[in-house]
Amino acid sequence: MSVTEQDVRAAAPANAPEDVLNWVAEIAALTTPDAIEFADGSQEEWDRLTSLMVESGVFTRLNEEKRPNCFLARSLPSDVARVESRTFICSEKEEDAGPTNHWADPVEMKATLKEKFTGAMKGRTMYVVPFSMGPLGGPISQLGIEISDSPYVVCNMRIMTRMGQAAMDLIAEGKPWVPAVHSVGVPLEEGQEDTAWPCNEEKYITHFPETNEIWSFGSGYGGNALLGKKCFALRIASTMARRDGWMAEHMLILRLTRETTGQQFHVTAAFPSACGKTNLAMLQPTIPGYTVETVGDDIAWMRPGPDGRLYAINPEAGFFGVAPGTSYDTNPMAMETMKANSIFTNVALTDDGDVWWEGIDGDVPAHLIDWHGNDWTPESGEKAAHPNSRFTVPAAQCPIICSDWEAPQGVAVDAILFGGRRATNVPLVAEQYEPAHGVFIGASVASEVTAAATDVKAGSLRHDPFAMLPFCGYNMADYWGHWLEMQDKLGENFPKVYQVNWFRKDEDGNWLWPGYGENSRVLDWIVRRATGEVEAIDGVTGRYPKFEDFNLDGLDIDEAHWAKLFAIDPDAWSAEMDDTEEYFAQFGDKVPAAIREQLAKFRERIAAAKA
Ligand code: OXD
Ligand code: MN
Repeated sequence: MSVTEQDVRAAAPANAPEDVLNWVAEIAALTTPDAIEFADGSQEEWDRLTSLMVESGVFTRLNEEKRPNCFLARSLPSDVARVESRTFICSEKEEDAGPTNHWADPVEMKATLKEKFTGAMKGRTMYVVPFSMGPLGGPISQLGIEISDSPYVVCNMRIMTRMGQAAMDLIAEGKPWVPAVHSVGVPLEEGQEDTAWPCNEEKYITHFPETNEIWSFGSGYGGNALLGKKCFALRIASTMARRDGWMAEHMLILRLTRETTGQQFHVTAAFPSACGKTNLAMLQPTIPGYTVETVGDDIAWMRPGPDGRLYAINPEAGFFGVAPGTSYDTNPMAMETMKANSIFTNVALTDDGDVWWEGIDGDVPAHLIDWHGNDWTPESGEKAAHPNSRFTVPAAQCPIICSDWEAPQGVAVDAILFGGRRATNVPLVAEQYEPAHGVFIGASVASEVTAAATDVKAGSLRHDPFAMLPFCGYNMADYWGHWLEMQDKLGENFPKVYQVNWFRKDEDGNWLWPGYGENSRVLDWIVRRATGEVEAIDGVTGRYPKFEDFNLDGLDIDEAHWAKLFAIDPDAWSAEMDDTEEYFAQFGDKVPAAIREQLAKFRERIAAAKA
């Protein structure tokens, strides 16, 4: 017997409003689950669902002494990352999705989804998950309800969002909420056994920006299934933000405090997926004089505050970070954060019930169970953890979480960084010439592709404007226009933009910059620019530090090495601008005049460098 409207009403908390009940009943009638539960976010619920998943084989409980209350899940090899080719923006007009999104007609997509979701939850429990993105009740926060047939999703949402009764209480007060429907797309016939990672070969990750709806079918993984994250907090939120005069960005947020004066600076930074945002967010400065605190590692929602400055909140409550490469060496704070109450997905399992991945501290174990669930030895020749394997951890457990990370009004942003993985061309740091140049810097971000999406060739260079390519819910060129408008509105108060690149290599393929904690030196220069303590030198891509101003104490970087970090090959940059111009051309007339002007100015600077 599938769930009836009466069952919905019986399962719902007493204060669930009529519009919620009607919507849930409608989805239940469509998807015909066997049972329904409203998630309350309690510890009892977490304990029950995690135990249920241990029994059903979805979760492996990790060693209670080493990683209390931690679990490992292994997905199917066909469901290990976001699927950009199956991600759709269903705006009424195709041009509003723009050439960088996959567009689908909303009416046609609704018809397809109706067919896909019909009976999709048969044999499963439907979970109704109310959640808040951002501190509960905060002026920048937003509410949503995810319906999902995956207990794995419910437990991840409990870490990644403020999930449960407290969010429902706000919805019951009449606050607006975003409906999000998710199914793994594997109905179970009577007596049919479930598998440890149900998912459908056919996937649809769909967004309806005009009605603020999200429908996701066929995947149980990360950004495809935890709908508060990429689907809501970036794709839908970016369209809301444009309508309402704020910004939803793929950015970390950190606080830098100068120990001598107590002055605080807040920096946000956009990098394409899996380019070290979590590492930068939790940076341990190698130079004296600064304390870093983490506000967020992936998404920033920013709004003008009463004083005319730009204020940012982290809409998430957890970190969904890439595991490989994370160690006490590269990111000790992340390692400390994941000591308990965490979910690991597609990492390897040690013989003593702990987790392991490539790049973690210590010797490579002689034996592991790899992410496929098979025996693994160093001779296996395969990676034991999937390159996009993840940890889901509560942000509050981060030892350097900022005391204001849940401040409802957010933190005032002083500087915005754009970066990518660039082995060549892009200098260590460059400051914008003027606000529109800052937007040009964001618009021309390109990066070597990582493993965060399944369907993009890793290693190739791709344009990823503002690191938002897979996440902008509307036409990318209109988004640049929105940035220019926000800059106009805030004037002098709009934070200065910097382009950074930690990944430059020399002609022999050696890294030119040590990265990680040493990136504090770049932040130090940016702070000293903000306070007016240092000057910058005009260059082709922007304004650079003077060698003598930049803190290189204790690093083996002489002037010749420094020159390589900032070397500009005018021919290479000419070629890069040709490529950028070609990239912009796909947006036609929508490219703002100010951005075309910046391209022309860039070419003039190249010409001057050649002369
Ligand atoms: C992420 C991503 O998972 O950007 O954060 O892909
Ligand atoms: Mn991300």
